[in-house]
Amino acid sequence: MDDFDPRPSDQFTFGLWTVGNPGRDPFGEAVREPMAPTHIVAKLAECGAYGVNLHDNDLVPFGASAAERDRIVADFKAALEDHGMVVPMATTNLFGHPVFKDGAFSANDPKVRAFAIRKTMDAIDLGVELGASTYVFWGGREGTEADACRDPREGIKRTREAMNFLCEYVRDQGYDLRFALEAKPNEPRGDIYFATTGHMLHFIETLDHKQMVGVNPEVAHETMSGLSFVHGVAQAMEAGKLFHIDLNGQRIGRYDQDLRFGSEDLKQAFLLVRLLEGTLGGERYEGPRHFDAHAYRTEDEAGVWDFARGCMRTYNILRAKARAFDADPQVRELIAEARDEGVQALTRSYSSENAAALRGLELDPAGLARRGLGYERLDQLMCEHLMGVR
Ligand code: GCO
Ligand code: MN
Ligand code: MN
Repeated sequence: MDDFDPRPSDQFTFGLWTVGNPGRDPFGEAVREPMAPTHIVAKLAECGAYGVNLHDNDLVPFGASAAERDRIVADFKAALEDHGMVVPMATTNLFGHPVFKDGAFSANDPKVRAFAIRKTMDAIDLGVELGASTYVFWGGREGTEADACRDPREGIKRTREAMNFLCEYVRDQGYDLRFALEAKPNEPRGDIYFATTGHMLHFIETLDHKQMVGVNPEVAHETMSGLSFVHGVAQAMEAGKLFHIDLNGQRIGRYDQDLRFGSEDLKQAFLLVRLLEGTLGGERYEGPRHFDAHAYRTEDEAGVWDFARGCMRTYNILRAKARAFDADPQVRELIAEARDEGVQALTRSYSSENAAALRGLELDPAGLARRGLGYERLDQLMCEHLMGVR
C-alpha cells in the first residue's frame, strides 16, 4: 500500500457493466466469462473502491419474474453489506433490447416510448431500493441513421416529455433522487440527439423541474469529436450542474474506446483532475468519481482488476501532481493575474456611469499586445511536473 492506493474515502465507483465487460466487440466474441454481480462487489471492495453502479439489467435479467428479481436484489444487497459497498448511481438499459432499435423516449411508435418510460420507472424503483441518489440517462439509441424518419424537433420534444414525466414520478414517490443526463455524439446510432454536454445543459433549462436535473459528462464522448472535455466539465460545474462524471481514456476521432483512465492524453487527464479537485482554488466536485471504462480485450480476470486499480491509482497520482503544480511558486507567479480593481469594477456590471467611465479610460492596446505571457514556460512546467522531474 502506498499513498496512491485507493481508499473508500476517494469515492471511486465502477459500473457492473465496466469491470464485468466480457470483451465482446462488433468483430469478435466475448473473451472473458461473465462475472456474478456479487463477485464484482467483493472484488471491487478488495481493490479499494467505494461503490458500484448499475443498469437495471446488469443485475436483473430482462423479463425476470418478480420473485426472481427479489431474490437477486436480496443477494446483491447482502453482498453490498458484507463488503461495505454502496450504490450511488443507477440507470436504465434503454439500448440493448431490439425493441429500442428506433430509440426509446424518442422512438416514433408511442408504444415503444411508453415501454421505455415504464421500464425506467421500474429501474428507478430498483435504484432507490439499492440506495442510489443519482439516476443517469444515456440515450444511446436516441438518434438516427435515416434522418428522414422524423422531424428532429420531435425527438427533442419527446425526450422533454419523458424527462418531465419521470421527474414527476420521482416527486410523486417522494424519492430523493437527481437526474444526470449523459451526452454522446454517435455510436451506437449514426447521430445521437444532444451530442454534447453543452447541448444537454441547454435542454435541462427547458424542463419543468430543472433543479433536479444535471449532467453526467464522459471523457470519451466529448473527446471522440475532438472537443475539450475539460471545458465541457467546467461549464457544467460553473452552472452547478455537474451531478456525476464518467471517467475513462479516449483518443480523438476514434470509436468510443472506454480505456483505462489517464491511459491516453495524460495532460487532459491532469487538467481534468485539477479542475475536479479545485487545486487552482475553484470549488471542488464532491460527487463520486465513476469509471465508465473496461479492460483491454487481451486481459483475463486478473487483468480486469489490474485495470480497475490502474484507473484509481492514476486519479490519485494526478491529484497529488495537481496539488504540487498549483503549489509550485514558479507556477503561481506565472498565473498570477493582473490586478486593477478600479478597471475591473467598470466592466463587472453595466451602468451608464460605468459605460461613460469606460469611454474615458486610458488604454494602450499596442502596449498590452507587446507583453509576452509566459505560457511556454507555464506549459513546460506542467509537462515537467507530469514527467516527474519537479
Ligand atoms: C456508452 C455509455 C454508457 C453509459 C451507461 C450509463 O458509451 O456506452 O457511456 O456506458 O454511461 O449506459 O448510462
Ligand atoms: Mn461511453
Ligand atoms: Mn458513460
